[in-house]
Amino acid sequence: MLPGELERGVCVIGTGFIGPVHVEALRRAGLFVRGVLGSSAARSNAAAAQLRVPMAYQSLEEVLADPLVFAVHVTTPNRHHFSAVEQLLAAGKHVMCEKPLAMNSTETAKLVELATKADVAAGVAYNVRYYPLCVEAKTRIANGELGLIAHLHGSYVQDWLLKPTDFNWRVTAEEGGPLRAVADIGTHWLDLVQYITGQKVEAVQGMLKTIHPVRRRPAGPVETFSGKIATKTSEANSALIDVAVDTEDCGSVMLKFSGGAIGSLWVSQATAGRKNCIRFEIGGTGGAVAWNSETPNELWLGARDKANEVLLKDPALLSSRASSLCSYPGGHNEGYPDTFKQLFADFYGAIRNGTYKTAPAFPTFADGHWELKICDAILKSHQRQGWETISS
Ligand code: SOE
Repeated sequence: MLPGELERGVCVIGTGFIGPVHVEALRRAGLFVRGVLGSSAARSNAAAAQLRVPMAYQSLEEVLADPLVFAVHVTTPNRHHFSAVEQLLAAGKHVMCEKPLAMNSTETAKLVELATKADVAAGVAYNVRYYPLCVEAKTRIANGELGLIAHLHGSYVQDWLLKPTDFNWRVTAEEGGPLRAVADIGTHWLDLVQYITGQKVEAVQGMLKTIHPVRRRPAGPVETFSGKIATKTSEANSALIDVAVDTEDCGSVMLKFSGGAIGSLWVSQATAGRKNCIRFEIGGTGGAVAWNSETPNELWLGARDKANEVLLKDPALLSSRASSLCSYPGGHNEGYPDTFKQLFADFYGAIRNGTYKTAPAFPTFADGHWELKICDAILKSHQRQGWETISS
């Protein structure tokens, strides 16, 4: 008998890059992680041993049938999201699914319908909302400190897919969906700025580019952000296989928002030196605000009639909601892993309080579905080189 083998808890499906991030954050949020399920028995066993969880599930069926699993996190490749979530909802499990919620808005519409019918919590891991200073920006805009929000721009850029020998399941539409950079990281930015401004995207005009129409992949599976592909030896090169790429490496999206603001998003997974950089700058009639995930504990506040300010994350200086997302005092930085801890604290707090249907503070399946509607519109606007509107 392993410690915890009879304890009620959470299962994490997916043992690549983000699955262990979820396991760690769940534990820091006070949840018991009962088990993991990988893409094979060997991966389940290895991950369970490495993460010190009692259950190494051998199949989704085993997870579904375990009465001691009350919630499941889905961190598999995108193409598996719909099938897994559909079955988990039917089994009455609470579900936290990684983004994008599914491969397209048809799938996400169905998941919203199923989640609405099921009496469970259903969330999407748009963790960037949980940086305290992003919430502070939201609060100050809601309080009118920036006046009427008129324009905003920003970017989400990385470099882990810069080289033609950088490979990941995301680069083919069959595995990851028809949009890659936009759906994978662009939706983080789109969810974030709509959350901060309170304005929904109404229309888009996208322009997408595939830098490497062919990538060279190794024979076996490749983990996100791995970058461990040996391409320095002829032997390594001979082990590489050419793969046709039908998704975008980068793109630009012009945006119209419901409150009258306009804006633009730049997204790229091929910007050398930008490892995981999210930026926004929001302009109102009374001020401006800017934030950069490379310095997440700083918020820039722009002013016309006085000196600009840089607010350092200090719960004593923040609004109540932003302060509630701080675990440490000023000068003790909070970052990427902390956002997952705070997201899961919200999610499981709502489960504990029974408010996951009436007042969910976490990103819901409806939010995830909305992001896929925007993605579908961006793809269509790129294909026909014209504006596409998005109906609520
Ligand atoms: C890869 O682009 C990735 O892991 C995304 O899938 C995550 O959502 C993002 O947080 C980091 O980069």
